[in-house]
Amino acid sequence: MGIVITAFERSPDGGKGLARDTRVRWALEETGQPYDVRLLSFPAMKAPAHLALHPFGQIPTYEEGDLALFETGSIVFHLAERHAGLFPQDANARARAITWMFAAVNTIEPPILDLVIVRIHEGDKPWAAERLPLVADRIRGRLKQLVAHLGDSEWLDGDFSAGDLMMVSVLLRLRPSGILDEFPCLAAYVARGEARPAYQRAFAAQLAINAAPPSAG
Ligand code: GTB
Repeated sequence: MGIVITAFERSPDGGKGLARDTRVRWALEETGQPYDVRLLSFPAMKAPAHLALHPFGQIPTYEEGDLALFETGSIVFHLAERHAGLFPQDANARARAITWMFAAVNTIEPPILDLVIVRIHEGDKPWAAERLPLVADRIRGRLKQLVAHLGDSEWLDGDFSAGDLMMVSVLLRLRPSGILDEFPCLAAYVARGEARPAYQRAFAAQLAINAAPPSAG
């Protein structure tokens, strides 16, 4: 069996590439691995067959022979470790690339997810309007620090790596809020990631599913 990942049957973003299968598709494209996609409805994501692969009933998952993985950080790490293209050869540079992967999901992504939660899931609560600017400012604080590190560099640490793939993917989620554009250095960094041919292929593949007209019946 080749590589099979799961994705939303139809992403709520209508094909903007914000659902997390895009980062796995991107890593697969960067490392030149062919893959198939199994599309899941929301009920199917919560059914026992999928819960056996993903204990939290989410997408994406990754299957390859008798290996089944969930968590995008782990899936991208697995691909980077097994195939050329996402980790540097030098052991210390590789350790730093892994550090940036963790920084993306552990330091930058949490406040960005808080913003999604307060805007979408808690938007009708009486305290949402008060909480929103606090969360937005927490994100701005982190982004200022990231800008201080990135400076004029093209990527976070030397050549493009899995650390950049994860960081760009996380920052992309901010675009609808307008906060990313407040930081031209980071907006340009994200645009460099999106311009990579592997990202373009990944984006087009998810768009083909999510922008297609709903099938009849
Ligand atoms: N930490 C896990 C990982 O990185 O793999 C998180 C996985 C996750 O959050 N999966 C989401 C999911 O399955 C899809 S990506 N949600 C359904 C559920 O939990 O029941 C999150 C996402 C969803 C929709 C948009 N969007 O429409 O803009 C963007 C991102």
